[in-house]
Amino acid sequence: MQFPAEPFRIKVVEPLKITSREEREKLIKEAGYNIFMIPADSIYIDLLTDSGTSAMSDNQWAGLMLGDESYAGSKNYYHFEETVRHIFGFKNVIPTHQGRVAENLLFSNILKEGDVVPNNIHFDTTRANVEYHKAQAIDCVIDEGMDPQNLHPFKGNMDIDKLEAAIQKYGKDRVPIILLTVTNNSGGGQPVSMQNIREVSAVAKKHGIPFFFDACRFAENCYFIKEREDGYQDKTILEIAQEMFSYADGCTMSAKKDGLVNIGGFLAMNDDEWAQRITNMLILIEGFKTYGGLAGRDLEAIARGLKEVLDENYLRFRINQTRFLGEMLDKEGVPIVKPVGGHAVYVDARRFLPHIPPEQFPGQALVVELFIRAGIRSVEIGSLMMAKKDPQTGKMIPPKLELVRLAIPRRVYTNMHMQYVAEAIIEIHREREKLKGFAIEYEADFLRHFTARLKPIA
Ligand code: P70
Repeated sequence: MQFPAEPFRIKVVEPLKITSREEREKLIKEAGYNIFMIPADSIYIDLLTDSGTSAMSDNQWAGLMLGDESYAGSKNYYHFEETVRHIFGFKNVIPTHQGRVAENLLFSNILKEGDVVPNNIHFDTTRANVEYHKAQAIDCVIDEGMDPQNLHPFKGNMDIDKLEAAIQKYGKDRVPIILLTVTNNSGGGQPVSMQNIREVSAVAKKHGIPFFFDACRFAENCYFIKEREDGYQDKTILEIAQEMFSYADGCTMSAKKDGLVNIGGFLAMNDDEWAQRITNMLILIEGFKTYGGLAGRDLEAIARGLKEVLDENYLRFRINQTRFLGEMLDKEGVPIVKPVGGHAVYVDARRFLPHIPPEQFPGQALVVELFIRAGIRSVEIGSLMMAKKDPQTGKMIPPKLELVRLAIPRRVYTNMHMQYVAEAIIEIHREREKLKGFAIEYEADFLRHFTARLKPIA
């Protein structure tokens, strides 16, 4: 068997509603052609995100019953703290209700106007949080990482020369932190190699700059290291994770991804002074330091999820389910980002719909068609989500890539669901000339993709 079958069986089922094409046409029109505005129970297969959409295990559900909802010192916090320390190795563990709060707390404490934060590629919430603090988010991923056809095994790697050049250009005093996102979501869910992690760490140490991971999908990154990097084949995922984090000073984490839970996150770091300042801020906005905006039962589910995600049989299935979907599309000539990443397949909308220019959002055209035709929800990661505005002319500067992401929730859909998704996209690909672009009717000042309203261009 080329791809491993599901290493779990189904104990509880959640029925899915099947809508008609007419119903879907009406729904998407009412939603202003914004897929975020569609009620989730009208979606057949929801590939909007792998974040907060995991199916929890029987072990995690059992853990919920052991929730200790004490305001201070819940036993679940101690279990959570011990688990995070064991895997990530950082001394201070600060719970938050999701990843972007961890980012916000960190940046509020260390960024000042004019600072610069390098990353392989900042995810949109990270970039928005950096920019909100009037600092500049800069992407230093290797050139191969921006080429959807390049088969480099670690396309999430940081370009060490670009990183050094940025530190030279702005001066190390304006670079209060170096980030590395594993896996690199905005570049296609691509992994970072251990070798590259060591190199980034060495640059950070040389300049005395703290180095943090954006660790959302750390276990998936570790699986790729085991699969692809010399010297790691006989190591466990836990050992790889421990080595990886040993090179850093801390991390932000959205447990909604590799924590295998529906809500939760944390900040972890070695520096006591930063941790103290951040904890004080946490108490102001999230809650006491032993719950950080979460219930005791949530902390228990995260502690259990973080252990389960290290299971190699689970990860083998996970990474290969994503690859299975990608390969079905690739075989039929649908342009995708290659190699296939960890949590999602990214369709290259620029090559899929060359007749729709970036200003007319080719990715969004595909997202809308996929919903109308098959009830599948995907998300645009292109000009709608990522374009910048030229401050002088007000004209849109499109990002390098126009992608549509098919993010796969963990342990939720079967390989047969993946086959359905592939067939729908292949069908659209055969009739792709019929698709038309979109124009924006309403947009917010930042993170506009969440609330924008669009209209089809006649
Ligand atoms: C996703 C979600 C969240 C995220 C991330 C990285 C690398 C931090 C965060 C923030 C967000 C999303 C995007 C489109 C549709 C729905 C949701 N990524 N760093 O799906 O974490 O969400 O917990 O605040 O990927 O990629 P949090």
